[in-house]
Amino acid sequence: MNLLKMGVSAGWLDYFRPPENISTTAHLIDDLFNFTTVMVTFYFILVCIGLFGFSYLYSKKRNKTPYYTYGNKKQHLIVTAFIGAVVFLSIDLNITRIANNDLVNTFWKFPDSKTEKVLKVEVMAQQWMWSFRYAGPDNEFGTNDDIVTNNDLRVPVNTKVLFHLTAKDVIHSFFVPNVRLKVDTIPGRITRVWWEVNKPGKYDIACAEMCGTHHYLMKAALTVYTEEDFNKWLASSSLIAANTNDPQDANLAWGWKWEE
Ligand SMILES: [Cu+2]
Repeated sequence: MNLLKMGVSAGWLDYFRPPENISTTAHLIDDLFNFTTVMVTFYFILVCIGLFGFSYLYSKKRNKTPYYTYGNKKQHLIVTAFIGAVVFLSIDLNITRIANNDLVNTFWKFPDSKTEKVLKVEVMAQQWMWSFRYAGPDNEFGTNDDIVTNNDLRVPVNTKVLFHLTAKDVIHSFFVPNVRLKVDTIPGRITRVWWEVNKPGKYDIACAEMCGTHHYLMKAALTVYTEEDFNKWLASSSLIAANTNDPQDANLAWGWKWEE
């Protein structure tokens, strides 16, 4: 383990922080996470003040005669309902409101390849690996010039990437911590997700759905290239695909017609 090495470059607080944010939308998830943490901490402190404060105020020392109550008087019910409503309105309803806004205004606004530049990628999850498919020079999925990689996703920086995902066997979950993005891949169904990453580098992709004995090994690499490097990689991979893709190879035949 290189924990020591990491410890030198990173402060101990870094172990509590989420991984580096590399996308245009990750801050929305972080904001929601922080909001929830702050609100829950605030109410936790209030509850502690109440619990320990009343224990102190009504201790045996200060109250020689005990007072018995079932807490079922009208006044008690009103106070309880009021506190419950305040907690519900300030935490739950706000989380729902923020999450719904993020979904409608951002995560469900899928990029449209007719009006903007979009890289399309098909993803196939299976026990226990990830396969990625690019349409290749003919821009058609499921044809013999497709570029297919295993456990190796490469995308350009500052470009919207639209993923269509499915699974071969059981439910998996496509999880990219640096993008704060997680979407289930389901046999017989196509799920969609998009991102725009803004930092070249190497990152991790994991499976976030317990999918069998080797679930923990279901890891893929994400490489974010500059646009120039990506085009170079795409061109050389197209050449390799054209020369080596075997139409008889059943392992390559999982692609499907792309439908928006
Ligand atoms: Cu999995």
